[in-house]
Amino acid sequence: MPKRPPRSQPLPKVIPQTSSAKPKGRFPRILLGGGLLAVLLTAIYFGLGLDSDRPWGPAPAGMVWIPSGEFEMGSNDPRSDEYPRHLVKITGFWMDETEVTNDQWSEFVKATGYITIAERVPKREDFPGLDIREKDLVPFSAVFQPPQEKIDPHQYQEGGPLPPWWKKINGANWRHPEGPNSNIEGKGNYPVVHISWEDANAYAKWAGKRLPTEAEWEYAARGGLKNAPYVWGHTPQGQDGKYFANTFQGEFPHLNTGRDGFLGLAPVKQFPPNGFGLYDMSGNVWEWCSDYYLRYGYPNKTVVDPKGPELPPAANPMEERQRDRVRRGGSFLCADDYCKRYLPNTRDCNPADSAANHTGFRCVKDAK
Ligand SMILES: [Ca+2]
Ligand SMILES: [Ca+2]
Repeated sequence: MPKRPPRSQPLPKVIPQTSSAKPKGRFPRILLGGGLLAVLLTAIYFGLGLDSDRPWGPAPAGMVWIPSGEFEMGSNDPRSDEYPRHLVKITGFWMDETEVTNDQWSEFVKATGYITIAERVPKREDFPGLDIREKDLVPFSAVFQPPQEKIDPHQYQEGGPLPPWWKKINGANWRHPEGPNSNIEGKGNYPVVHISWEDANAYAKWAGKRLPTEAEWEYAARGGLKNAPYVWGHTPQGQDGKYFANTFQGEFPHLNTGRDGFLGLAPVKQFPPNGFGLYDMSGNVWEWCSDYYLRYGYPNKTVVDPKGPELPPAANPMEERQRDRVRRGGSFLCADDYCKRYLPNTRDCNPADSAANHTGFRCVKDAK
């Protein structure tokens, strides 16, 4: 797949428990079968309001159970790529409570020797149509660098040149997030960045997990709230001086006031979790999903555990980004005056081999 420059900044712009059921075999059946003990345990189980489809036993380390349910995915704005709002049913799953951290990524690298795409020497064929000099074939990634002076970000349109606040920095990668002179010392609990979709999948496979589907991600982000505008509810970010996520305050891209407490990345868990116990589903770093991106891809009907579009065999001119992968949740660079994409329904995408210093991921795991 061609290593295209990342389009790193987005441009302007519960199945109520299918209760037929027994608890799906995850509750020890031997106990259900008999007597007082079963009655007692069942009473405790349901009486405490525990999720009735949560697998029995301890949760995998660092993961929380996202119970089965249904929700309305997307929005009713026909101009947006979230259209139309439609009913989706999701089977319960485990999800990492935080974005994958530098410490977690380091364990993976130590165990496997994995080298991210941003650390590899690119090939000439990674840049189709460009006359790349041999000396320029060096590992790089995209780093946000604010301009010195005020500029109107809306002048940069989708499909145009990379906006000037994104720089191709040789030697930028997860160990050196801002470039070769930076490092992650003391930042083990920060989200790992400069991770491509392909890198994220390699980690997930090693960890016995997978990337979430876009539908799973949005369902989890909503935390059980019905059509709330934010993952935390209805209060706008910054109202009465309250902040609920690491986003961008000020004037994008040149003036970052850091009113939420963080000018750049934040360690994970600096803001309260959502209703499912998930941290940073809004802001901090974008999170990869497994789906291919389709701008006009949401079906207007009830769907169960949708996995996103199959890649069509022929290119559709309406879907110029169809080979891109979805990412969700926005980042520390999402600004209300430019790209308010830290909402549970907002979407973005990038090529699977691209990386930047505002993109990471988290994983999910099936119950069985
Ligand atoms: Ca911030
Ligand atoms: Ca995030």
